[in-house]
Amino acid sequence: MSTVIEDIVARKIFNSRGEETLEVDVVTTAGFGRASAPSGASRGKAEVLPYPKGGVNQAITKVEELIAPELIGMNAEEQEQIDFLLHKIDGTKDFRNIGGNTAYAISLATADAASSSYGIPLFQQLAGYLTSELPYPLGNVLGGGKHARGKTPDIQEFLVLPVKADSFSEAAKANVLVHQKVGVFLKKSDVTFTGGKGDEGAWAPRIKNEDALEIMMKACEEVSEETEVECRAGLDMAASTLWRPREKRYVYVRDGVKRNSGEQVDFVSQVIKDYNLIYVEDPFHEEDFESFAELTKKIKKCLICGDDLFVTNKERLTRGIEVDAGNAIIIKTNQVGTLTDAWETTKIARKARYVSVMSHRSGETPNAHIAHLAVAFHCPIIKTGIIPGERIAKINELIRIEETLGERTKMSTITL
Ligand code: 2PG
Ligand code: MG
Repeated sequence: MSTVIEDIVARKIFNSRGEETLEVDVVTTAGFGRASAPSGASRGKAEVLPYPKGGVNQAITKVEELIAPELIGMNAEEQEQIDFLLHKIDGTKDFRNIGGNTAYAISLATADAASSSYGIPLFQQLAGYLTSELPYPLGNVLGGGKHARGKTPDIQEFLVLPVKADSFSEAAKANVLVHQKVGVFLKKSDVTFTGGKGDEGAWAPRIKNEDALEIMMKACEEVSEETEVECRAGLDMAASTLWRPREKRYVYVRDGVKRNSGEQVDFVSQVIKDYNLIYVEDPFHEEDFESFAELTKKIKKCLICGDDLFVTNKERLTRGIEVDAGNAIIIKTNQVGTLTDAWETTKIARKARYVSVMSHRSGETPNAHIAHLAVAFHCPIIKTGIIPGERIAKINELIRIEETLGERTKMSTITL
């Protein structure tokens, strides 16, 4: 059998922030797979633990001593069995023994090896030949929060989302144009702006949240007029990083404002209306399912997305669905560990009509696997930044997938 696993090698490499991370190679009889783990700066409390005690070095030891001996001889395409075995070897709920990033790199590298063994793209290996829908790219244009330093905005990410485009390539081009335009506007409004960027390639200027929103809206409108692509603005507020539990307030340091939960609901609703936002991620802290539900009820035609709230976890998503908290979910596979875990959550989301957003992390490697996962998991949106290299790697891979699919390609529908 061409997909039998013959060898597994783990090594330490670096991510886009220069942090150490884990890379895994899986060798099969007829193929080879490789995957590396990303890492978050604004991590949700309910995410699995990325590494065992001892960090990446210890993760490598776990692969060599515990995981490889069990997996060698198995079939790389038996994804569910492999992922089940990873849980069994770990034996805890939060992957604290082997590390969620270890599980992620192994799970993905075996899938990659299976696709290479058959000589087919990863998305087809996971989802079959008939898969043909491409996601819209949600791109980070301007930001602050935990992804930048200095007097940048309190809000972590100001995003662009093309909602109507004939092709993925056109949508990706529109995002690049919005990013460029915003750069020009920022230079004009502040001659001292040096062009600094945050961890995900978004502009990191000294600017107030509302001024950033104005600039975003203007850039989206102009690009929509100049191209055939309709672009809208969105936010990732990463509000757990603004929330001070003792004060019970969201603290906006840059703007010098504090808001309690009710005021935060009003503020976010107003911002959505004033700037015609189509997407707001984590507008409330990670335990506030109630405010998510309140905003979702109040606002129509805007995606209210849970990242730290759901952490790609099916129990947390189910809890959210029960109270109608949000209508979209971020899918970051390493928040739960394995491909099977993330896929199960995505299926629950689809059934409940939540829009799934396949997502990068702020610390990335140039690996482009999430482009394939977005297509295989039928995610209508992929959140993966616009520039630089480790972000555009995913976009470029989707351009290649578009070419592979040829006339069969369809853009997804974003249901609001
Ligand atoms: C987020 C992500 C990615 P991090 O909050 O959505 O943009 O950030 O990887 O730091 O959690
Ligand atoms: Mg987020």
